[in-house]
Amino acid sequence: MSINRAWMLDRSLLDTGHWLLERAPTSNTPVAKEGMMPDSTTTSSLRLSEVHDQRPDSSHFLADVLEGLTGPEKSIPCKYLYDERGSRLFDGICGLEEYYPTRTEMEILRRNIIEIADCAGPACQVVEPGSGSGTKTKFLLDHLEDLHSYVPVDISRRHLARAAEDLARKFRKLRVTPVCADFTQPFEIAESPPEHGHRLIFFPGSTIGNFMPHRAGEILALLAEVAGPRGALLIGVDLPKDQEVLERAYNDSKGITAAFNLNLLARINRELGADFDLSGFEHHAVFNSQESRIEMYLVSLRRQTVTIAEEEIEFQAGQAICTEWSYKHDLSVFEELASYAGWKRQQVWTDDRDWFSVQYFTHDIDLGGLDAQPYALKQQSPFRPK
Ligand code: AVI
Repeated sequence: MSINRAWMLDRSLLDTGHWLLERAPTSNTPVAKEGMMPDSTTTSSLRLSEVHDQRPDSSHFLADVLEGLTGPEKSIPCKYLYDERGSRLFDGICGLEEYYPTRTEMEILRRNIIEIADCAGPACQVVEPGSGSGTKTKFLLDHLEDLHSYVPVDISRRHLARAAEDLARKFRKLRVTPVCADFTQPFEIAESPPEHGHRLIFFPGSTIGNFMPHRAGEILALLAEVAGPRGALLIGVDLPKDQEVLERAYNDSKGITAAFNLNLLARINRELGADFDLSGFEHHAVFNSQESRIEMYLVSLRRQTVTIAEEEIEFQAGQAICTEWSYKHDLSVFEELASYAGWKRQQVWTDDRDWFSVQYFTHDIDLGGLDAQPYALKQQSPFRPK
């Protein structure tokens, strides 16, 4: 039975236990303590601007959850996996041996940084959707010539402020100008890149794979507009590979991915007053080779009813909530997808096993281009939904 069609699982397919929740996160999960600054020195000596708050709309949680759980195929948008605890658990996932994307992408950056910096050229204004204060960002910024400024963009004001300050402390001469916005919607950057430089969008981690292809195309088109004239994109894209390797990466033996997935239900209980019994659901991730994506589910272990905002939601035993898709795009498919968003691929770097890729794109679109369809995929794109 194909899970993506029926959205129900045979109980016998489930062999991961909910005990995993108690085991995660463990001491090897890097935990950022809330409210803690990187050190005690003041921020006045840093070249750090106030957060430019574009007030991203985050009020749809309840509506999205109810809509997703009351349809015939239950799902919840994956963006809700990332509350404070979810983000910490995701950091834990990135450190796992089985989760190859983080270390493989870092290895590609390390091996090819001279060529990457050459492509980028001098005086870049680096814009990072989904701000990272992590190793990859620091490593890239450290190697770019005559760096102009760094613009982290994140929907979570708290996370953004912390990440921006961390960066500003490490790069004392660098101007850091954080923007609080949802990068999947149009957003603005107040400061222009320098005349002799350009904007470089840095989008690592294969986050683009968490969007359906047509939506990924729209986001790439939006990022082309943000990049502006002579803009460039440096993006991490996970590649198709052996099913076993993929499924191991999303069903890790320490149970951190399971805890990350189940945390979504805990968040719904906490923030929306629901009564999910977490021991009644189990994490499951499978590779759908036809669609070339990992599909992550929470599977009901028994027949049960859950109440959310006075709405009663029935679950059959084996019925699954889809919580994430993670596409593994072939190099040529991704090139085509990006081309409908106006990007032209210049370079690709991969690891020895071709598990992951870092790709460099440029574009020549004037603002308002893309056949006068801002933020939309071109009409003729095969990735548009039917
Ligand atoms: C953020 N994103 C690219 C991760 C992925 O691999 O799709 C999220 C993730 N989900 C489970 N493990 C990691």
